Amino acid sequence: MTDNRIENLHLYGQMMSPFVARAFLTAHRLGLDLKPEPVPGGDTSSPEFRAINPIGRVPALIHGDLWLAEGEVICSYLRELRPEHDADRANPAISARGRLVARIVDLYLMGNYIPLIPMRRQENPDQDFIKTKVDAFKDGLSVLETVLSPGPFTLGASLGHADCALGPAIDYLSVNMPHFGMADLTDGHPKLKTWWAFIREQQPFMAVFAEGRAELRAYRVAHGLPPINGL
Ligand SMILES: N[C@@H](CCC(=O)N[C@@H](CS)C(=O)NCC(=O)O)C(=O)O
Repeated sequence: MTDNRIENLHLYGQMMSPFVARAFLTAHRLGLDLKPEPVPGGDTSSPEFRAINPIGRVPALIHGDLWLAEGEVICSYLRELRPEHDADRANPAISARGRLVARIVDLYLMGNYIPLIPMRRQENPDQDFIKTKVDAFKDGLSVLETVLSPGPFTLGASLGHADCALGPAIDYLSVNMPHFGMADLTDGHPKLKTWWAFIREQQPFMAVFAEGRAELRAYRVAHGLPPINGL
């Protein structure tokens, strides 16, 4: 029987965004084939994209006449659409911990990295500011380490939301944080290290990371930007 709740879903953005990759991996986990589509108008600032998502950031989701933005909100919606495919729901503690991991990623990892992005282009960036953000980022990693299970997945024996939120962020940040003195994010975090060595070899994670890295490289070439950490 066709599930009419999942027809006409459109996800916009590129896999090089860890927020887009999270939505794609969540859809995949729920048995949905929801490949990200290019942003209408070719750019997040285009009027065509702003008409879809006034926030002007990817990912954006369209489902019929509903528009949604923000990666975690989009994932929540997809999970509401497919509750019977969401293994996390069998255990309220796992379900809550999955959301906690996503929140740690958004607030304490990405939330401390994003303000560092402009620093990369400055000739004499504010070193005190950088240190404050990098220290807070390191605190986020330490908190994360206390939440992770021994594995093989983030929270135990099965793939869950935590893996979909954390995987793309760790891949993206592994490319970007060396610039700020963190060569390997997993150093000093044995559970994160073991989990990362495992998940990066699993499909569809491996393919998603390869696609995101290829897009990032192409983006930097197209915009005349120097390679970053080999990309
Ligand atoms: N808080 C948003 C962040 C999304 C975000 O920052 N997306 C970036 C790509 S990683 C973006 O759209 N940047 C384009 C722009 O700002 O114009 C979320 O959780 O989805």
